[in-house]
Amino acid sequence: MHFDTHTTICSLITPPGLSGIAMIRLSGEDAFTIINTHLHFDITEKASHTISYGVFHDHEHPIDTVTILKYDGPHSYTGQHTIEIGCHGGMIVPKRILELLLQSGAHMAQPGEFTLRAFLNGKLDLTQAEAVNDIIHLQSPAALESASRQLIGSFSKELSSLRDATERLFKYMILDFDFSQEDIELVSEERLITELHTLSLTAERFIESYETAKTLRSGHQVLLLGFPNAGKSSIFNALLGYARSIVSDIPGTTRDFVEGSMIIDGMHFTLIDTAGIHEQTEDAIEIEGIAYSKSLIKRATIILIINDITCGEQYSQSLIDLVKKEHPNVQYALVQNKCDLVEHSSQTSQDIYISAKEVHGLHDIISYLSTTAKQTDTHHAFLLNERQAILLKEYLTAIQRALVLTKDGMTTDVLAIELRSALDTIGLILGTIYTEELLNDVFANFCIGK
Ligand SMILES: Nc1nc2c(ncn2[C@@H]2O[C@H](COP(=O)(O)OP(=O)(O)O)[C@@H](O)[C@H]2O)c(=O)[nH]1
Ligand SMILES: [Mg+2]
Repeated sequence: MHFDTHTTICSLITPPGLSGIAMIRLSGEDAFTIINTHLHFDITEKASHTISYGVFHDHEHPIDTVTILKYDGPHSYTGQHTIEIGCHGGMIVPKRILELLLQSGAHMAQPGEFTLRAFLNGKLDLTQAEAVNDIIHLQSPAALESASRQLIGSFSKELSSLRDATERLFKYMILDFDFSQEDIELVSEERLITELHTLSLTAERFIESYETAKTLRSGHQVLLLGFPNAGKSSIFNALLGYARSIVSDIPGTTRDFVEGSMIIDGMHFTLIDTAGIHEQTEDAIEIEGIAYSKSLIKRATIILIINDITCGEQYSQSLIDLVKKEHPNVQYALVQNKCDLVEHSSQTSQDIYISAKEVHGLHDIISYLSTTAKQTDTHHAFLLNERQAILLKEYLTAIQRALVLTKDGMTTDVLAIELRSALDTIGLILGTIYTEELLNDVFANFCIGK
């Protein structure tokens, strides 16, 4: 990654290929001089944030009719003088214009370099820069709200107030320590404990948000669990609407697991069809199957326990017990399948009664998934990423250490050291403290043109 912001960089900012229009961005100190070599008018005479129409030239040779969008720095995405050229798409024109811009002194922008400049020029903090990349890579419409809230700075605002509260306390401690030489106590131990406690609660709330964020990013993981032949693969296929899993009446056909995605009410779900758990005469559930299924159970956010109703409605009780033991908080439902084969099912319980074969009752599964997913409060969640979550956990640890030290009657200078390190973690999240290595990591998976 280039950290030198004195060069003028350019890149295609729309996807390459056949398209009506392509956009090329040119940003840096020399953006206006460079574009001027290819126009028959002086761009510096145009007002900022206006569009001009013209012909892009290579000396006297016309290349394309273009629109030129002008931004005077610092009022641009990068904070520098910026030109956005709208030209015709396809394989030839955008490439030719880029070549000419490079010949006139521009450098090819690296992936993420425009956003890096925006960060270095104080247009975005690091959480906002990360949100830019999130918005581009979103998989689920439900995650959009969280990502855009992060982009406009709501998360930064809350983090900043956590930092301010921590800083206030830190300053008190320094003062308190200075006064303690004169036997004056500025902050009572009780007050310290209350304040530290409040800080840790806020951090915990953010960290909890990370769990929701994971679901928002990758969708709900819906595990189909059941004994062999219960009809898991049939339901999996019926739900996805196409044959993904091999359906057969030979137990163990589904050896590994198969995943399929679907979107319901704007939420992303990954269905996981598993190998059947084998019943044995001695052990209720086969040993090998257990270890394997346990890991899938722990990973799931919603579990559908598929029961073959012809074996009795309670036949899969041991699976329910397993789920409750392995993942106590997971949302699960018991699906009574093969209802076409029984004369009268009670249908009085909370269970979902279906027939995968006759494609009957599937809608009840869909609405169960939708209702359950909506219970996850995504409207207040921030789209935290792993980097931010790890740092928040470090913050929490420092605050909790300070709490223990306060209760142990430690002097405020010692507490201040913990608060200092807590403050640094927030600085790293927001990017007020950074290293080149950190920026390389953050911007490494940006796409070209962003
Ligand atoms: N009659 C009936 N048969 C079903 C139903 N669902 C699945 N089956 C049959 O049960 C057998 C096992 O189904 P499969 O989906 O492979 O079960 P899995 O082992 O749980 O994945 C197949 O012969 C399916 O055709 C159903 O609702 N009604
Ligand atoms: Mg199967």
